[in-house]
Amino acid sequence: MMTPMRYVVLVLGIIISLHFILSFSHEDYGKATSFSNISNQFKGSTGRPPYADGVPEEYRHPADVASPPQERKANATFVLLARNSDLNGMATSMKQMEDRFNKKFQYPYVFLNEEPFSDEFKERITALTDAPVEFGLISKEHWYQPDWIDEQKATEAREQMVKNQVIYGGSVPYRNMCRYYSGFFFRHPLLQKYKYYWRMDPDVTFFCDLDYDPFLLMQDQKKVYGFTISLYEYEATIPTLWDTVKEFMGENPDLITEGNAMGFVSDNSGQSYNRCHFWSNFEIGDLDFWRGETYMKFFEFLDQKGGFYYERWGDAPVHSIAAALFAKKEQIHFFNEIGYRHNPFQHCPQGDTHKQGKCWCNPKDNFDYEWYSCLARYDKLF
Ligand SMILES: Nc1nc2c(ncn2[C@@H]2O[C@H](COP(=O)(O)OP(=O)(O)OP(=O)(O)O)[C@@H](O)[C@H]2O)c(=O)[nH]1
Ligand SMILES: [Mg+2]
Repeated sequence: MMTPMRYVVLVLGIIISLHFILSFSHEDYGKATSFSNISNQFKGSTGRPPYADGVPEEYRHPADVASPPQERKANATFVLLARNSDLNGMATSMKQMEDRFNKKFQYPYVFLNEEPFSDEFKERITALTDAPVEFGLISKEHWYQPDWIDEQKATEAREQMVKNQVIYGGSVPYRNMCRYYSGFFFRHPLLQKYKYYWRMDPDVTFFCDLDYDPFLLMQDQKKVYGFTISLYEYEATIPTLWDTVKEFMGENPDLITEGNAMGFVSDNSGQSYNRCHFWSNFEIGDLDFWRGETYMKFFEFLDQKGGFYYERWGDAPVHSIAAALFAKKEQIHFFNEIGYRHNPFQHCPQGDTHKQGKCWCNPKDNFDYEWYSCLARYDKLF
């Protein structure tokens, strides 16, 4: 007969042995029960951002051609907003996209403009790819400054910004562009059939071969927004933006997603904006996220305040704040493998990632953890 005390010791002994056997034989079990992890779970974090483990092998197509022609494709397109005068810069960006990625993956392109594209523009652009290319006209209602904007107030604001040397501070077309990318591009008829998009600006550089399909990664992992560079916004362009966001949050607390990325945009749980934003000249995103009821309501709310014209609200802070509030933090993705430059900053992959992509950027020229970058804040979310 065993005494009750002996039972307890025996059972405890079995539990402890099992724990050690499992810790050594099952990595995940070990990770899940380590002390640092248990304490992290209390903070709601794992200590590792999702990109840290790299791209799963099954996504990669190392051969020159996605052979056999890519079995699986996402419903996705490139989006390029451009003037006819942007032709050379767009050709530069697009040729690199073709060489580094798209000649293998064959995603279509949609070019948008508030004026008709010239024949020269269309000919030179379509000559660069075998993939379908469409050219769309933007409706006047979606592009130009609305009638209800007080033009005198807007003019005064622009003049003041010119005096203060705010970049593009005096430009109305630039404001139209920011407002269009904030609230309208995803409603263009040519984009209705697509779910994912990749935005490209003129004169950008892609440094690395991309042997996997970022759209499929977005789709499979239910991501809504992807970036490569993040940084601080100029305060002078958004003096009242955060107050407006706070007003919206106050009126719509139910629209703020649990497990969001508020920590990326605010250091004090939303009291003030730290000015961090994802640099929107590169975006891989889910069009349905913008088209959804929540974002539409948010955009309308911002738009009726007039800040796109009375100030110079950028689509980058608007998209970033929305992604941070309305998506789960895991749904925002850092595309670490995509070496990218839009003057004057670049993301150059480091170490094995640099090698894997055969990147040609200088790894020492990398914005990731420079003082003006916000990537550390993104990392800290996890
Ligand atoms: N159709 C059209 N496209 C525009 C207009 N202004 C800007 N764009 C496009 O909108 C995108 C962003 O404009 P950019 O001039 O690159 O703005 P930015 O990246 O903030 O500034 P840069 O540092 O000069 O590149 C680019 O794709 C431009 O081609 C415009 O008035 N009409
Ligand atoms: Mg640009």
